[in-house]
Order: sequence, then structure tokens, then C-alpha cells
Amino acid sequence: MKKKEKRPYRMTRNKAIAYAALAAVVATIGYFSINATIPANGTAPVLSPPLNHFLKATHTSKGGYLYVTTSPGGAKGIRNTSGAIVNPTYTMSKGGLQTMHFINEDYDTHSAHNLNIDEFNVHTRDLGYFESQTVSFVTDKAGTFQYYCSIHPEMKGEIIIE
Ligand SMILES: [Cu+2]
Repeated sequence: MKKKEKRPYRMTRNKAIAYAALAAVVATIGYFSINATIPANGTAPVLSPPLNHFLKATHTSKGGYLYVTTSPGGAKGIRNTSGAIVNPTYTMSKGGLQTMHFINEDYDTHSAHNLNIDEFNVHTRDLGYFESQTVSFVTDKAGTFQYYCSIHPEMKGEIIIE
């Protein structure tokens, strides 16, 4: 019986390129996922799971420019006719990682909007219609703070950290 010959593994040029490309992809994903855990008011990654908050910028003919949320984890306030909380007041506990997922859903005017919380170095870009941005911060101090849109002074709400 003929012994089956084992073919030695040969590294060809194409394989080398494919492995290098794969390594680059893995490194890039790793870089961005570690970076995403660095809060806006910190320099080191925070690996504890964040509390997620979803905030939309919108416009209604009656209310003007507003922030609204439809997933009120820890958010309270007056609801509009479609059940969303307008310019919600957030209550957060001190010491945790908070992640704000902010999206511009201003279908009416297509204006740009942003989200800022000065005390925690949270500043999104000016987002165009249907753009979104996620910013994390650590609630490292207690107090009442304001979040706001720098383009529309009427867009503002409170964050209470206790
Ligand atoms: Cu705005």
C-alpha cells in the first residue's frame, strides 16, 4: 500500500497577502472597539457595561426643535402625542458609564443638530438628517447638569446625577 504523502504547507505570496490583510482587519476592529470604550471625559478604556440612552433630535410644528426619547431608561418628562418624552430629564447614578446614542431625525427641517454636556466633555459633531453618533461618559460627579444643542437654544434638558 502506498503511503499517502503529506504535502508540506507552502506559504505563497498570495497567501501571505491574504493573512496580512486579515491581520490588518482584526487589528482595526480591535482598535476601534477599545477606542469606543474610552469615555469622552477620560483617557483609559472603561470595560464595565454602559447604560444606554437613545435620544433623537426632531422638529414639530407645535413644539419647534426638540429632543425626544422613546426608550426612557431613567428618563422622565412630558410626553408628546406620539408617546415620546420631550427634552427628557435623566436621572443617573454616580460612578457609572453612560452611553448616549444620538440621532438626527429632524424630518421637518433637515437642520443639523448636536448634543453637548459640557461638564463631561460630551460634544457630538453637527449631525445632518439621519446621521447618528454615540458618545460615552463617566458620571464622575454628582449634581444637575444640562445637555443642549448649540444650534437651537430651546433644545435642552437636565441630567441629574446622584
Ligand atoms: Cu438642534
